[in-house]
Amino acid sequence: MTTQRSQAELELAFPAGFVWGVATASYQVEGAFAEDGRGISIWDTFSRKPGAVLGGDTGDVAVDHYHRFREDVALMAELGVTAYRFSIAWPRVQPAGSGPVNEPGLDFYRRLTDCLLEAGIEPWATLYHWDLPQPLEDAGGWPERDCALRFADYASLVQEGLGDRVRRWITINEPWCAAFLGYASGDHAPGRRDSAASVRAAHHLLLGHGMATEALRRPGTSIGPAFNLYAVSAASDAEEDIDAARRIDGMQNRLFLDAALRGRYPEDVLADLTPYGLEEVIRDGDMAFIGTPIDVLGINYYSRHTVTGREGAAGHVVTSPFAEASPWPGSEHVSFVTGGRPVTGMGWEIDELGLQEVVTRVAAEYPSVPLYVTENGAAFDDKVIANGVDDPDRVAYLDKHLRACHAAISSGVPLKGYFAWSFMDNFEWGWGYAKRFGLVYVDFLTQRRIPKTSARWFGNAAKRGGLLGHGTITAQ
Ligand code: IFM
Repeated sequence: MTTQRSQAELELAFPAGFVWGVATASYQVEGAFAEDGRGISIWDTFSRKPGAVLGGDTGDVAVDHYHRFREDVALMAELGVTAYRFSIAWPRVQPAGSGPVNEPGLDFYRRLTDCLLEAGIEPWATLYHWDLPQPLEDAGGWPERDCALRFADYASLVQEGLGDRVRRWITINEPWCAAFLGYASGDHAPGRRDSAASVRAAHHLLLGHGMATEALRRPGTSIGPAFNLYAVSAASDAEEDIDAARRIDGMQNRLFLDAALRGRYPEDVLADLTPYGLEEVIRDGDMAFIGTPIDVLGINYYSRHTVTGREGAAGHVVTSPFAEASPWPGSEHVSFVTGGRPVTGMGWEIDELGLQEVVTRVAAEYPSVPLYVTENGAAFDDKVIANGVDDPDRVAYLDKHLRACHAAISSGVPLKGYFAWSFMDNFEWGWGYAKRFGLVYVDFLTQRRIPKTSARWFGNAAKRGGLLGHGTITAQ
């Protein structure tokens, strides 16, 4: 049954040209970890450490996108999405993280992008979504300046190899996670717990972003980073809570936004990070690189943080199945408390107004740059029933967040597109395969793909270029 609606009933039309995309990342979906000369990444190593990933899961096979990408792209086209944001595995292209290109590895991305272009889907390539070549970690990883230089070389190789078919580039994905979950809390690869090293890593990730931007730049390209930004609220008007909100906003949002869009770190964050040596690691010319003009800013949004700085306040942040609290530098005395909203399967509070707040704030406080929501979505406990997967909670989540985007656009925010995370269920880092974010269900044993109700819902929104009346879920 197809429910026909006239254009007049299209309650919320998005601007023409709005990008309706879906996103994934290499280690989370590709598998084929030892094929065609791919090198070892820090996630291959980390996932093999006992206790690092729930259930001992690894990305060795993941959802086999490496071999099944044609089927996956065909499904994207059938659904109606207009763009696919994927990431390039650095160890496929440059197995040791330096040295010559591994052509068979690059060929995979040539095949993938050709297939996308033939299907009329715009490729958006992310250069770094956390799978650092292990040899670079062995040489010190992101806390070492050389890592940024190696990243710029890798960016040049990718531009040479794929620049004839990819115009949209995201340099680094969520440097906050790569730096602070990777090197401070140890919840992510490489699993180090060294706060000073994590601060150096944050600076070098940003430096790598700036250098890679310059290496990628060609006429007609659009380039930028993707930051995981949060709405942040103080738990009360108490001075300690307001200061806690300042610190978390500083570490989570302004550290990255000010650096990339203003070419400087915020004074208060520099002061918070003095004990960890941020200032000492900055060399002459670094901030000019980091602040190099960008064409787009990717915003990954999932939730709001409500924080307290009062001693003894009960609270925590869940970043891995094993962490009760994950302190990061500059915000050791901060606790995360509930804001009382319903949560997703990750325990993350659902707060679409937070997304509106974040994009509106970025548009108002930073130099004008086109914004894209490069990730937004939710994990829920999906079940296959009679060969289908009905996921009304995810549909409601997407609907609310897209309405928030529409409201922001209507008030003048230059928001140009939205990528649902994720196209399909995949390896959710420390949670292994226990959390499903996909619009498409994947049976991890057979690799069978089953579009969930949300996949059809999102595809229909993309085809119409907008949303129907509030809460409407149309049948196919
Ligand atoms: O799966 C991740 C993704 O790799 C980065 N952003 C958040 C997603 C959900 O946790």
